[in-house]
Amino acid sequence: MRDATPAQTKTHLKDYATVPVTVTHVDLAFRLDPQATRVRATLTCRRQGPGPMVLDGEGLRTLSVELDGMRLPHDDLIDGDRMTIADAPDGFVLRTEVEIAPDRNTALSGLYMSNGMYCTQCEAEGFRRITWMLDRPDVMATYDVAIDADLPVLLSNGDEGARGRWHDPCPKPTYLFALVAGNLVAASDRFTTMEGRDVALNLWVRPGDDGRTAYALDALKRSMAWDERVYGRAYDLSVFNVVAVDDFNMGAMENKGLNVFNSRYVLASPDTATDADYANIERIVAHEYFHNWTGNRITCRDWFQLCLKEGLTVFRDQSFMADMRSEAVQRIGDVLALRARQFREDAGPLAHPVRPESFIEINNFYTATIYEKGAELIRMLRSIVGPDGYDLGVQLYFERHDGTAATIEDWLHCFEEACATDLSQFKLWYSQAGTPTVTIRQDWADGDYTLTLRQHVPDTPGQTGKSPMPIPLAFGLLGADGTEIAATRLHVLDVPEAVLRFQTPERPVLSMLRGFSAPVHLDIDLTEGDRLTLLAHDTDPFVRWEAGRMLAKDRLMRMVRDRTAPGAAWLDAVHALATDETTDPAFRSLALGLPSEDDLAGSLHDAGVVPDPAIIYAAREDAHAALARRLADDLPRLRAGVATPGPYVPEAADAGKRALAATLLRLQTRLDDGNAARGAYAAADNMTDRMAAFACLLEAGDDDVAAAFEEDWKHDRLVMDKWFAARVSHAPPARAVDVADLLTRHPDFDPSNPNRFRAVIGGLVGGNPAGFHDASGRGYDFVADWLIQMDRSNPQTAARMSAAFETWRRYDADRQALMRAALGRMRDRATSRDTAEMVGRMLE
Ligand code: B3K
Ligand code: ZN
Repeated sequence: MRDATPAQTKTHLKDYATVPVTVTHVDLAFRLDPQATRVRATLTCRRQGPGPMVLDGEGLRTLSVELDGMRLPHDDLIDGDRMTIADAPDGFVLRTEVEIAPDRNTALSGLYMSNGMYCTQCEAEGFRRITWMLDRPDVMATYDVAIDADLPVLLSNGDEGARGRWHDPCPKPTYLFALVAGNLVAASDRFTTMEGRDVALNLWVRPGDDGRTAYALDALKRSMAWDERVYGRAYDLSVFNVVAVDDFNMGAMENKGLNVFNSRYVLASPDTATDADYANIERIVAHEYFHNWTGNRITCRDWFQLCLKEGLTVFRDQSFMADMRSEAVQRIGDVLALRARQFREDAGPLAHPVRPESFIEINNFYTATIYEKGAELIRMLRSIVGPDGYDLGVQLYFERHDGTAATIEDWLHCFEEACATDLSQFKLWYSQAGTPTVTIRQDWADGDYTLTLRQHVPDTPGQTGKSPMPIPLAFGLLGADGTEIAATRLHVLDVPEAVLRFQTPERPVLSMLRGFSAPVHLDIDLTEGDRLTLLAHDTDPFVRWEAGRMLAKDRLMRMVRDRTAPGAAWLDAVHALATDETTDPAFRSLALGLPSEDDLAGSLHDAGVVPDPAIIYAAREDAHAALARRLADDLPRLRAGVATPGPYVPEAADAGKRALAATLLRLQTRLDDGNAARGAYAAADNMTDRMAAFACLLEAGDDDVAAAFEEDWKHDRLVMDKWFAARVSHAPPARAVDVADLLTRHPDFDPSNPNRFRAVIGGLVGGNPAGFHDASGRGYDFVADWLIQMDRSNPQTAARMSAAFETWRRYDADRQALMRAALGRMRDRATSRDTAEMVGRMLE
């Protein structure tokens, strides 16, 4: 039965029009109360063209509306979520008073409560849940905010005057507004900008969490220094506040001068956070800080331009991380994430261009395509115009568009002008969805080496017959003995087919797509011998890793198809790399990692084989077991070689050693039933090592360890999120749904907390694919039931997680029918337009 039919109205890029009346200053007075918060908004308005002023408001109890001091009959002006002021004068003041109930706001959008603390999330369209306003990014205003509440800490954007009185001099759109009020304590530091501004840095946390702030504060200072050094951009207010909140729909939010973070991406101590947590904190702190220039000072004209701030800011955070840690390891990690999320998205019903042309619910477009592919576009642009050209273009962008709401065209024009180049073909990357395939065929005869390069951009929902795009291909050539005979060069493939010719006395080994220079699939005629040469010798770490990964993938695909054994050549090559103690441990750990189950399912599907998740799981198990046996004699020595004695330091070098140690321990566990892991668990003096051993023990079927871990950490919500997720991810697939179901009955399972919900439901979908895809369909039903329930309280989180079903077309007829049935149920029971749009697109 349909409970309600959420409105499915589309917004189109082509319909963009500026507002006839804009708002230049916003004065907000809050009287906070959980059930009845009063918000008085005084908007300074100015006409800039003909037409009525149409304000946005959602779920507000409107108490009064006044125009230049004259009371208006607000019931007559309001129609659902809109209020229309028909005959507004040229300049006027609009004052409204509304009442809202933050403690009933379970959507975590607008003003809501988390553990007694008031908090806001306005991007993309949450401000309208606080008060009437032109809730769109091209309306930029200065703000004065007064907060009245009986709470020790009252924060908003900008600089504080009297207590709870904030002034933000930088014009900003509504989505960057923030308010926080609660019982919080600050860890503080200072930073002096290159312009000589003394900035107070405060990281606000709940009392008790103050011992976990040092790393984020340090990452913030390093981000500020990096943006000055690399982009010449300094911070512009006298205070930078960051708040940690437990209930948050995403990672963090870049509100001007008042960043709000999901506490898992800001709080860390060696005892409670893993190396991966530290790296995420460093990256996300940097990302939100970098938004101050790329997003806040220059914002987006409309939400179709979202990649203008997100793609660029992701590219900036990736570059920062490459500088802070290992460039090679960072790049391989970026590519792994891109392929796992964005290539998957691009290959299914949710595929969309980096700049979409329409949407129903904008929150559904905070996707891997906008973020990660958006970042790849910036990276390609930089390689096409070169690093100096990139600097010129980006500086022109900052100068020309500072203080405005800009478009992709504005961005590209800066590069066309600064680099005297034509980017009209490059712009196709923004409008054509789908991952291109580049096919490479080699020919060598009598010293003539010919490379034939072809590109194909696949059809995607609503888009067929695409044009060739400029694809920057970085490549080099090796001799048969592995020495480099041609250093890296760049060819921009901008036609359907091109032929390159070289003179080489012997048939070379092609090292293609160095540094993963373009977000494409490569169909390349390398032999197993070529791949072994690249894995052993290439100068480009990405290609080296990729060669190993392709070998592993070929092997695993054969194991799945033909039920064969892993094969000695591959095992020998991995053995050689794993035991080469001169190679960076982080790289060795990555090279030992097998392609994920989901990656294999996608590749099998592309190769015309219907993937069976249970068989994929079994093949990976067999491959791991074979690797363990091949390395059996070396494991104890290799583990000892990457020990990190002394106190835990969250730095890349040690993290790389711990990552390799964890990979080796996992192999060891297959040989000794968990003996070594039990020792490692008992000896662990940090959460990275403890979680690594815990995962091994769960996989070895040691049930006692789960209870022991819980007993030790039940007081700590962030650590318990790991416990919930690990128990589901590392359960045997046949039991995974039962384990997840049991965990949803645990007294500490609170579905209203997105982190906890994602730990269990997301732990099944992402962490235990063979369990989720159980042939009975129980996994699909379990997830669909929870998403239907979640949709009623928190549509954004439910809609985002519904992408669990986006790959349904890959599978066999039975699984397809079961997944479609689950989606159909979600469509019929969806109460939000968020989830209705997502399942509708998946079923189209
Ligand atoms: N800009 C926010 C994301 C907002 C998501 C709204 N549904 C975080 C970020 O990208 O930095
Ligand atoms: Zn961002």
